[in-house]
Amino acid sequence: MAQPLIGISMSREEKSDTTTRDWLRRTYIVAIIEAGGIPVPLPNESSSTALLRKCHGLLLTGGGDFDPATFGASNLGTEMSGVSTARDTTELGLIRVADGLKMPTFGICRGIQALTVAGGGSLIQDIPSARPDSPIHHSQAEPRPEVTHRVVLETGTRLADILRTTTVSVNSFHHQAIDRAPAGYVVTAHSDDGIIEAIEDPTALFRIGVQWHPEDLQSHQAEAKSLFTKFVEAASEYQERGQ
Ligand SMILES: [Mn+2]
Repeated sequence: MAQPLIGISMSREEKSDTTTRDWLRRTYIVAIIEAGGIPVPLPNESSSTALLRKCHGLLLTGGGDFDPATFGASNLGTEMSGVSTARDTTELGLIRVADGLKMPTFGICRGIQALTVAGGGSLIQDIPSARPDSPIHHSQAEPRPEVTHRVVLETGTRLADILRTTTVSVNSFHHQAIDRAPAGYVVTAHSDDGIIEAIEDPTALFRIGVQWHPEDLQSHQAEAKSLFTKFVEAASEYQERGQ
């Protein structure tokens, strides 16, 4: 069986002209390779939509904040980090292409937020400001491979089926989160303070977003590994159909 090509969105570090860079943490690349896929980094350029058309799956990675203007809001005055218009524009374009092709799509952290913005939903701009009573630290200080809070899954969902559980322990590196879920998706998981932690399109081959970082857990957590395995399997199925 041929190995599916998995397009992976990249972080943008804006510097002066000759030192601006697009980059990826290697854990995303390793997770795709170990699941049987071939990683294809997609730079933050308009040409990446053409490159994605040659791929069989889209992985939307974590990173900086979405500009609130992308979901029709003004900046509420909370501190934003890593905002990149180039990345916002590129990823929203990639999602439009993947949606049109019904290409398997997996959104991680900022990626679930990208799916939300693309689908007309909205974001909480800063959890500590919006939910000051929350006892959960969604921006954990612990190392990336450590889990710090639990997530409760909705039964009967694709996510619960993939993870084979009703609760899962996750890591957490976000200060934004979904406020209003995007059209066509159902919410499939919450943390104990009510923050949305996962969404999916129940009609799609694979169109799932999670607010945590399974790429940093998959080497030692079966649930995280199965997310990548099922995503790459779906991409392989898409590839076999000759799309
Ligand atoms: Mn969290």
